[in-house]
Amino acid sequence: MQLDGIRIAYYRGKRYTKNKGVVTLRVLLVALNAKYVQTNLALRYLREDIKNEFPETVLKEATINEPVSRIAGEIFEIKADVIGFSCYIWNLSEIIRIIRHLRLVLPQVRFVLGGPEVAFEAQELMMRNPEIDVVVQGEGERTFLELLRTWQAGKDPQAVHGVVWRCQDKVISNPERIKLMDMTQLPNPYALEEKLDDRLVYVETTRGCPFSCQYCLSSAGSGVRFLEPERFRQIFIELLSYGAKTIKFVDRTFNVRKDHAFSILDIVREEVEHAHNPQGIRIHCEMAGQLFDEEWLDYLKRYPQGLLQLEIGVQSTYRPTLEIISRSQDFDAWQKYVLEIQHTTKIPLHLDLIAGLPRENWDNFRNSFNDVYKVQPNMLQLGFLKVLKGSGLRQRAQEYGLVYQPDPPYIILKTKDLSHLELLQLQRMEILLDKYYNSGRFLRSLQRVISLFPSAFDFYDSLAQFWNAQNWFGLPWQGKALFERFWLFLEYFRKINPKYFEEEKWESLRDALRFDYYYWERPNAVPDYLLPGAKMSSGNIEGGSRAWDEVKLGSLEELKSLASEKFAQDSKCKLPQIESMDRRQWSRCTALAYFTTPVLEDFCWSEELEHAMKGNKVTIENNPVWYLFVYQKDMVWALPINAKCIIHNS
Ligand code: B12
Ligand code: SF4
Repeated sequence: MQLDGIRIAYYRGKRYTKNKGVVTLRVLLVALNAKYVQTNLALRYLREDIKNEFPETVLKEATINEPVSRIAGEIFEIKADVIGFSCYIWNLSEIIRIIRHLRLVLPQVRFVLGGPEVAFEAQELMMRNPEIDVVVQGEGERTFLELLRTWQAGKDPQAVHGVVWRCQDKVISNPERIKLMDMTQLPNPYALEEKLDDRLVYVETTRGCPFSCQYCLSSAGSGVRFLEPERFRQIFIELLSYGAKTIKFVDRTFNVRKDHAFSILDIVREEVEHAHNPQGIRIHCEMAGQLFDEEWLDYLKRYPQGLLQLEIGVQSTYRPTLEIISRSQDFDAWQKYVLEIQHTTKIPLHLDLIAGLPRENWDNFRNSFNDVYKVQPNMLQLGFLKVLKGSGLRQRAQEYGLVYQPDPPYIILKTKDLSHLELLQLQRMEILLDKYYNSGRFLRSLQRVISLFPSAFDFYDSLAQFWNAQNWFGLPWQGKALFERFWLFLEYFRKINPKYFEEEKWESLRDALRFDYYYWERPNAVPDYLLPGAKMSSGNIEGGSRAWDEVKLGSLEELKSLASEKFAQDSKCKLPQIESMDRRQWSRCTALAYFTTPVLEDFCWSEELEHAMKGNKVTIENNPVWYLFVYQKDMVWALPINAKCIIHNS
């Protein structure tokens, strides 16, 4: 639990909270984040908005994984008069449990709920939970301040727009607040100094979205409002001075207006350049693919490498589905920009898909998946439809046969077009997609094995069936164990499809997996199943760690200079200090391995470049080939070394 820096004053057990001589309400704002690294932006706005009039406002952040009773105890000890909770799909159940617990020991306190998860169906929520005093609907800044002023004046909130409140036994819904906040009038949410170096920090430069996707809450609002870029600069400078490294723009469609987006990105670039410690700063934006054009491409090509990361929602490529969900986009038309961004910039790309949308059956989803997979984004996020309160799809759920969990997060269970069984299978495939594709650890082996299947989707389908039959789901497999499970699947697949696996193909698969194994981290030993096949290992040359022994006998200096030469060929590489490594450093930072097949048809110099530089082919002259792996912090190089050279050198 974190408690921010505002003074809580006690005098011999009694509280005194004064503002210009008047005792003001003490306000506690509570956020339950999904994970520790996350932060709550909404409450930082609210705190700054009210703190002039209610100076003893305190912000507490916890996570949904902490015990509810402990959080409740800590809240109790703050002795607040008003406690506001920020409610999202991931935390409402826990918040209700906390309030039910606290109501028994804090009968006088006012509990206020705000946030997207209570913005709709608030009256029903209050009827079901008599412990809640008020729900604030929609944007909170102005409404919450007015509510507090009303209570401070000892009145009921009948004149406050945008609240649902309890008046004795009745729940009253006041008129909604029509006029939305002008963004330039919003306070700086990060005005109070805090330590943010290990947190995920959210910033906002627009509110609203021009689109109206029917599964999304942003479709419920209208129009887009913009923060003045220079105002953003002040906030951003402050964030950097608090050590923030990972900063996510919560703007629904960051590229909604090109000039605004360029100004904000320019400011980010300029301020990061001046930052005290610019290393590792990364910003993340969600953009609409259909708004890209040549000017954007040009801009992104010139943007500093490593600073920006992009997320683009595809969701589906099936037209009838896109029509129903009001997402007028043509993936075929704009994927060229995505491919271009991948090939010509170092910007990591995340593409999103949603399973369980109306009209999309197994085959249609298979196509959507394969369309997106072909682009080879750095991350393919396969999400499942959440039928959100307040969304268009929730209102039309019956029409499309959408059956979803009755409790948050309202995940789709079945539709007219996808059965529950199919959705369960897609969930399993998503787990494996994450472990194998999104981890980036199995790039070469996946490429090889998928080529044996009709499509990527079919591969993940088979893999998930195999895992399920082995009862492997539910166990926390990681690292080496994932390699082993991959191999077991390959062996099984070979058994049932021997025609695909003549010896050469099999060795090439093994090589690819072994290459991925080396690429992942420096192995002390390579498991037996990854060593080159019996035929090869009985010959003169052996693979795996044994190869290293052979070369160690030769001239290390020669190998070093060979490696340096290789590095020097690529001007984009920041060279590791190969030449000056002593024998210990060298053996800690390098590994040498032998491959019997051309492992890398498209070779890239570094892991970081791996995805982005797909087009940057390096021809490997001689096969079989030795690779020298050089391991540096966050970076692994694989240098093809001509086998003849090595044998000669040793
Ligand atoms: C950051 C974020 C996350 C983070 C979570 C951060 C955290 N703190 O834990 C992560 C990435 C984990 C996440 C995940 C998900 N998210 Co999300 N996420 C957001 C995002 C982009 C920003 C939220 C934000 O800070 N907004 C800016 C603030 C200022 O706006 P606000 O939150 O609306 O707050 C205002 C009012 O609501 C109100 N208010 C808020 N709290 C309070 C409290 C009080 C007392 C008062 C008076 C007022 C008030 O006042 C605020 C200021 O005006 C929003 C989209 C968006 N741009 O808002 C989606 C959003 C919140 N996410 C959403 C969803 C659906 C998800 C996922 C389920 C998506 C998925 N994977 O399928 C997951 C669930 C995670 C889980 N573990 O289950 C939905 C939420 C629907 C809901 N009913 O809660 C949103 C709205 C996206 C959408 N367009 O539909 N998300
Ligand atoms: S999904 Fe994205 S583009 Fe569509 S309405 Fe929501 S925020 Fe806007």
